[in-house]
Amino acid sequence: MSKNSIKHIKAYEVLDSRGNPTVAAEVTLSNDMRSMAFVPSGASTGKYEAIEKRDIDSSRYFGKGVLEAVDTINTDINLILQGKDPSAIKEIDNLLIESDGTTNKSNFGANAILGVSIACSKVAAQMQNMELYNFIHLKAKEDFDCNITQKLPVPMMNILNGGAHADNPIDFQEFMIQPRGFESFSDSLRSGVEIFQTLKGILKDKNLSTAVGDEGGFAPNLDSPKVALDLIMQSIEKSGYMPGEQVFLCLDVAATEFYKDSIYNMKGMNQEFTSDDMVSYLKDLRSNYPISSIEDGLDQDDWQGWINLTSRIGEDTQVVGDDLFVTNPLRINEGIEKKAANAVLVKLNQIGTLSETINAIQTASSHNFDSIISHRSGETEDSFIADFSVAMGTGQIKTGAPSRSDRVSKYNRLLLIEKQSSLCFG
Ligand code: 2PG
Ligand code: MG
Repeated sequence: MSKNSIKHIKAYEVLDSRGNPTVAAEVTLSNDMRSMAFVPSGASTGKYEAIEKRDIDSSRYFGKGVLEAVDTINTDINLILQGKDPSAIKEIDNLLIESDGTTNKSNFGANAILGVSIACSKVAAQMQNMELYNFIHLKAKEDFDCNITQKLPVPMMNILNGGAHADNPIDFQEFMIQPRGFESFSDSLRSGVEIFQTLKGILKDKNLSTAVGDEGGFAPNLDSPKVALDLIMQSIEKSGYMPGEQVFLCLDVAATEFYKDSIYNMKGMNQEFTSDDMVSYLKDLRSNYPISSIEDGLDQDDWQGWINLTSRIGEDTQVVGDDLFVTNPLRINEGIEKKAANAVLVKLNQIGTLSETINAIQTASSHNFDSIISHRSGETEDSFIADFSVAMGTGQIKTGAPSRSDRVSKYNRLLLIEKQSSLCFG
């Protein structure tokens, strides 16, 4: 066994930011170096995502335990990867995919596989005495032929939460700000923080709740997207920033969550939309607010709606597929062919390995689709996606409000990378 090979892999059941169990995987090398990765978990999950394995045992954590996934790592995966070189991420991931043997990772569970895949890259970076973002960047270029430049991403900060992430009646899931008109990551982040704090004051003045939702954004009792957007516009202006020049608005409609029998049922607004109505409504919002990006404006299977929306606003607006693409190169290719979006939301646990995620980004960029690296609504202290976004140079990261450590850990990591490197921003 060479001194840099995998000695053993050990997994643990830990908790995510919603207090639900999740997987932590630790890879130890023969020289006793070790690294750990924590796996995130979604609430508004797309039906084409890789399978997150949960124990069915309802006597623990309401059936949400992950002891089976943990056991799979400690037994099967440990045996498969012992003695392997952790820096050979393509081979490691291929072995995991082949041994699982299913197309949706339902055998081992995407949560088991991803934890190991990420922990291997972390320990490999450590072994080579490299920053994680440098290690992944090099690998992506050398082993995946990615033509990329490292950079610090512009944050998309979800400062007002609705949908499945909050208990308020707002149908849309995320109202984000994107501070694009700044010279550095830290200035961009600072403006976002100031707008977030200003929004808090405005909500307080209106006797609205300043309690936060799953991604750290406020979750006041509002009934329509327009009211939410107006409040955010006020916050940007009151903070002294220029909407549409320095700071843009972004939406994650998460429309799959309220689509049934070809109807978008907007309960908060008390309205029912056809696909065409939805496209017109989004186009109208786009015309009236400085919106730079709309994610999941339509259901994951409403391809025609996506095509219509992209043809109507795609010229000057980012149309982002999340549930639509589930970070899966096959679905991304379908979207590219159909011209059904122009950008991809990238979530590692939707597909289940680092290698396949890099392939998804590469598929997108080779057809001029942008990629946004994203957290899940159930997160942990693991800041891997901060390094990953810098490594892949995607230029955008979506990782919640500047509130709660599960979100802020990513922003803090990016602040440190900015200070410790000479990388450009945006
Ligand atoms: C989304 C994500 C992250 P979830 O829909 O984009 O914001 O939410 O992790 O619940 O799918
Ligand atoms: Mg989404």
